[in-house]
Amino acid sequence: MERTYLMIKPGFLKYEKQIEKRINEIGATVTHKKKMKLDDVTITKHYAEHLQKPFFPELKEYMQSGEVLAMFVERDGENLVADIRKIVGSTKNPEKGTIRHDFGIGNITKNVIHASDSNEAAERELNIFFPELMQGKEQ
Ligand code: FUP
Repeated sequence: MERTYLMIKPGFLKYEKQIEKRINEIGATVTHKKKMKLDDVTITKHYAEHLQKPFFPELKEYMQSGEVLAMFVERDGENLVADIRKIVGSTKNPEKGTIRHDFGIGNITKNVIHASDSNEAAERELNIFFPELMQGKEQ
């Protein structure tokens, strides 16, 4: 079983059902989810690689502007991370038919959803958001 981390961003939780449907369409399942507001510690851990970027203050303010929906996603087989990134769409120019295009508002910061970009990132992020499920499960 492969696993990855997704997070619906503030303002887009109204698309939860439609987003989950797209996840299911590629054979993956949202096995756990939780709605939460991101505190400073969580934001800093999650976006550790972006702390020094010029866009970080804006990103942080936006990510704390409302609730997010953290999602633990699993699927049998291979390439879950890549297949999820495909249906999510690219950061800068998401194509028609992707989640970021179809539910988005054409804003690079308010881009609907986060998805881990590698298996290593998925493990790291699942440990941040679902530590209670990861005890002793680290790869
Ligand atoms: P992604 O992996 O597609 O979420 O994109 P990145 O890891 O490159 O960026 C992380 C987050 O920073 C994105 F969700 C959006 C935000 N971002 C900006 O707000 N401005 C930028 O210029 C680039 C990224």
